[in-house]
Amino acid sequence: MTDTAFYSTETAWCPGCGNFDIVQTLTNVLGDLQLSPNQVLLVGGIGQAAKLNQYVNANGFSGLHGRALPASVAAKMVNQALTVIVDTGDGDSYGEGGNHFLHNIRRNVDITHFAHDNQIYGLTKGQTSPTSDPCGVSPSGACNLSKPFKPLLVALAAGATFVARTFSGNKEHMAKIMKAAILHKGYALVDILQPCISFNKVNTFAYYKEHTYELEAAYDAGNLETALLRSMEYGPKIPLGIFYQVEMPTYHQQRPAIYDGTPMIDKKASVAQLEALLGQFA
Ligand SMILES: Cc1ncc(C[n+]2csc(CCOP(=O)(O)OP(=O)(O)O)c2C)c(N)n1
Ligand SMILES: [Mg+2]
Repeated sequence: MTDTAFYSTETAWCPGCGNFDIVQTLTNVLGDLQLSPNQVLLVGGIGQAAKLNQYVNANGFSGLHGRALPASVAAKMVNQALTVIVDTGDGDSYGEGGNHFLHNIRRNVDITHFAHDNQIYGLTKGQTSPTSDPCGVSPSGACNLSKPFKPLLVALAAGATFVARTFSGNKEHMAKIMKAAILHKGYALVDILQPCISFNKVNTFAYYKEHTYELEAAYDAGNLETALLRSMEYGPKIPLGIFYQVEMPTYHQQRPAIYDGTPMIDKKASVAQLEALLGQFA
């Protein structure tokens, strides 16, 4: 593990799980960004990935299954000074949380979403998730009779301002992408390919090592059409990197009357102002 201020405790994950690389890299990145634990809120829903906030020394919130995004957005609304990071699974993000995924992206709230994508429901022992490979491609185990969900393509279509993919087995790449995502002003999605060594015997470390490659150096992350095309590329070759990043007004920036730089929790309630307001309706 790591010795940054964020390191907290032993975990209940299976030895060898890709989540260990994610928590170690994340805690290092938070330290590198000179953040202290009281400035960071980590949010999850339900699942193995969603437990990450319980294993890091920072503010944490565990929501209901599929509800990590609304909880994190609510926290950012009332305290914009917090660095809010969602760490949760592919099922939690794209299945149970699918509707929240679509509509919170559209708001462009300044939060970071790390989706630990092991292509299965890990906590409940390996059922098919939205991102499981199609049946017929995977030789055994969970597979999709439905069309597999393409998180990057959907996020781009919904208007995400930062869309990326990395692989937990490539820590250098993951650290670079995590840093860029946290620093991005607005909603940032990073789909993290994360082997589940217990219940996904197909999408293993070796599998992702063989099938992933990095987007070329000349790739233009400012071009939505190219990003849409490249985000559809998911088969024998899986691209990693920042597919799309643009600066657009965040939710807070679009409401300067409310979000004027002072976090809402630090604003003092004025009884006189409230009485004057209510007086208008008397
Ligand atoms: C509303 C609801 N439906 C189903 C469940 C059961 N359940 C708990 S975790 C989970 C899947 C988690 O999968 P994922 O989000 O991919 O996380 P992982 O465990 O793979 O990291 C399910 C279906 C639940 N707790 N609540
Ligand atoms: Mg999962």
